[in-house]
Amino acid sequence: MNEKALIDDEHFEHTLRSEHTEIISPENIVYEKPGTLLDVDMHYCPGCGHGVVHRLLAEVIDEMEIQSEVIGVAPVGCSVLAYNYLNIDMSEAAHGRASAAATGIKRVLPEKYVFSYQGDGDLAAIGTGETIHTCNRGENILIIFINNGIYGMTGGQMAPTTLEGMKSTTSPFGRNVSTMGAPLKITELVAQLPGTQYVTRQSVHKPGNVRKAKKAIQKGFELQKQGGGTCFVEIVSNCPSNWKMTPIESNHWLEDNMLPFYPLGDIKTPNGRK
Ligand SMILES: Cc1ncc(C[n+]2csc(CCOP(=O)(O)OP(=O)(O)O)c2C)c(N)n1
Ligand code: SF4
Ligand SMILES: [Mg+2]
Repeated sequence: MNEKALIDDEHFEHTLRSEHTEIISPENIVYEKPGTLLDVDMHYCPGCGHGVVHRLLAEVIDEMEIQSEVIGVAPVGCSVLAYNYLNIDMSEAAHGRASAAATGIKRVLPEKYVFSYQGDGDLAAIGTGETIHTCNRGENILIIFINNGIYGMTGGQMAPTTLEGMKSTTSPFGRNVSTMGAPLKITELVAQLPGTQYVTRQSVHKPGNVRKAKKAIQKGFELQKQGGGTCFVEIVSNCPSNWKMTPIESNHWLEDNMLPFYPLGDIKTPNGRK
């Protein structure tokens, strides 16, 4: 370290200690790491929505004080290691089977809050059957569905949710609907099923949206306590690495391209459609 940097560092330390000690006090803290979020580095790419949603989950669990009453099921996909980040009981499920595994856990331990956390490849491709039947049976679980329109973990292949014209490694010229089918709105689909009580689509690409997504997750847990069926919270997310964009570009792209096709808001609530 050069001499100037050393002096700057010492000055900074001195300033922190002597002049601003009074502002570092508990009543002034506006932002803290939730206790449920473990103090480890995450493997997610910079700007990825998975990390934001993990934090929201941890905040909700802390605020509801249900850390010892909640059980999560991690998927196969980029969030396969979710159990390394959340200080709660968690299980891993085979690709696509998270909602089936969560069903089993909830039936054995009905007093627990049970959720599955799944990507779009996991939930809407290999796990389509499990997703639809879990929702149709009205299992009292919360399904958190991270839709980034792509198979993130495996290097950016087309997912059922990939937009028309969107490029992926398996649709290098863009998704062609006539040969590859239309993007699947599985959230609208499960909203049709009698077993779902709350179905909503949110995003975490802007601070206001992050707050709404947090409320949706909280509502999903609260409604679970009352029974009444499956809660399904989709979060339209980004994959800067496989979309080949910077995090900021990916959030703009999400707003301009994902949201017109996947509009945000409640699709079904216990009090009726919105
Ligand atoms: C039975 C099985 N088939 C395929 C795979 C390979 N695989 C792992 S993750 C994944 C897709 C993950 O995509 P998504 O669920 O959208 O999650 P993301 O990484 O985008 O968050 C696939 C196909 C696997 N692990 N197991
Ligand atoms: S590959 Fe995509 S989904 Fe996976 S961690 Fe990176 S940005 Fe997130
Ligand atoms: Mg995905």
